[in-house]
Amino acid sequence: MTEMLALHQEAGVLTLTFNRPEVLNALNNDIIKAMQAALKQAERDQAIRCLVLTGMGRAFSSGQDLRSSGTRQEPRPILATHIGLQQGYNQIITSMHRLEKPIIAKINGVAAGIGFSIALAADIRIASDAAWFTAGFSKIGLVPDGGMSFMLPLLVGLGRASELIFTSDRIDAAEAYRIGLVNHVVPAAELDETTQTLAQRLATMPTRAIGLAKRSLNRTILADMDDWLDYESYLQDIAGRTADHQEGVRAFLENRQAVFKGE
Ligand code: T3D
Repeated sequence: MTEMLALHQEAGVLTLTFNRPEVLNALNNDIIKAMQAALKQAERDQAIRCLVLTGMGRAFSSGQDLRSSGTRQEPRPILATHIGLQQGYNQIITSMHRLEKPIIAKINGVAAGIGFSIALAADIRIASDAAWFTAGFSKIGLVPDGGMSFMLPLLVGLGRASELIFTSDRIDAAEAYRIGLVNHVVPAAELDETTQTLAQRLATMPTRAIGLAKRSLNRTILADMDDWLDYESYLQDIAGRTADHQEGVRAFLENRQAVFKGE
């Protein structure tokens, strides 16, 4: 497996694997483009009847790659973040919600930042007992994006979502299950089999009916999501130009605690 996003199609199930384990599957432009293309392929190809998203190694995804973009440590041009999100992650999240085929997030390890948001955009989440979650954005002076500020309260309630987003505290798989964030938690050794069994079962069901049911279940989400993603991107543009964001990224890259000044 050499691609940064590996595709494997078998028995009606397309599995997409984030494949940069050395950086905990941090997402870069190549992966974003590959994922957009894979989602288009999933929409067009009638032989694909279920999608599985997962990560290679000990992470699902650590979110946006904070090393690949040096400009992050300097003030960014106005609207650069907004446009970047609109052309990148927002299209992925929208395609996931609009795809009239079931999507399972197979969460093998840590899910952070936009990696967490992508897991939230799946229809069903199955976590290994080694998985854990951190919103992560506040640790680098950002706001949630990729629809997290919509989906997290929907799943776990506003109070819990607010705390998880403000603090970026780590929660393990058992806690994620307890608060309704994931559908199932299974021992790490059983994650592949449990997910594959459900995915193959879904892939042999009446795909049109499942797709229409998804459309119905996601009706509110679909009605609001475009506006929501646009608004999150606008807020991220503001947060992305703060001194605290630059300090947060610098601190992460220097492996030290960030010193935020509220600016
Ligand atoms: O501006 C915009 O474009 C808006 C879009 C925003 C989207 C976002 O996703 S923002 C959020 C970005 N993600 C993060 O802030 C999370 C950063 N990572 C972490 O906080 C931690 O790595 C984790 C909590 C995910 C895991 O911690 P831990 O202790 O298990 O692992 P680690 O030692 O921190 O990481 C292992 C390696 O992966 C390490 O590299 P090294 O030292 O072994 O060479 C680390 O630097 C690298 N890594 C982890 N996450 C990222 C990363 N490298 C680049 N980008 C990352 N996101």
